[in-house]
Amino acid sequence: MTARLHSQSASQVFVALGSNLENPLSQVRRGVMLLAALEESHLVKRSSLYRTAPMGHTDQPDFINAVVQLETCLTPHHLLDALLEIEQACGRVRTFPNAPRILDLDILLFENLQHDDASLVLPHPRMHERAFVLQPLLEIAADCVIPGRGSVAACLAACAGQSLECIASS
Ligand code: PH2
Ligand code: MG
Ligand code: MG
Repeated sequence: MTARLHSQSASQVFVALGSNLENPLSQVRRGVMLLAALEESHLVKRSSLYRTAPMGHTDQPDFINAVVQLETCLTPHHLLDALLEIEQACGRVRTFPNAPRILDLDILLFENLQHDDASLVLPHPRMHERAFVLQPLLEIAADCVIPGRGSVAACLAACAGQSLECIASS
């Protein structure tokens, strides 16, 4: 089976990266490098790297987070498979939800698609309430709108109090 979306132009996609194990800064930089080498895809923009306080399960190390913009000819599910392969290649082991991880790669937005099945929900269902996603996204896509949620800028304004610090370029 081919991974191409036949006779369609490339899709604009935003992917979030996160790591809080085994030198998270290098893990996220490696993740960006592997995304830049993804089949049928092109890396358009990358955000800075941010140190962020853990959300959800809070008793774990701080994260390094970033967001990249890709242009891809992969379908959403082929892209998802490719991201899971990269996570595995980087040594990710899944234990419990929101557990510490070597590398997490999440599709945030795939064009303006709204989609919900057992393996993939678009837009990412929690992105609008997470400053660690919204701040780097705003940095590379100032006018971005989350279908069904509103502008990234407005969502971020509603996340006051979530701690994050821009620490380096990716
Ligand atoms: N990812 C989670 C849960 N909590 N917190 C921060 N700061 N950064 C993350 O990437 C993160 C999280 C689940 O994917
Ligand atoms: Mg995640
Ligand atoms: Mg994930």
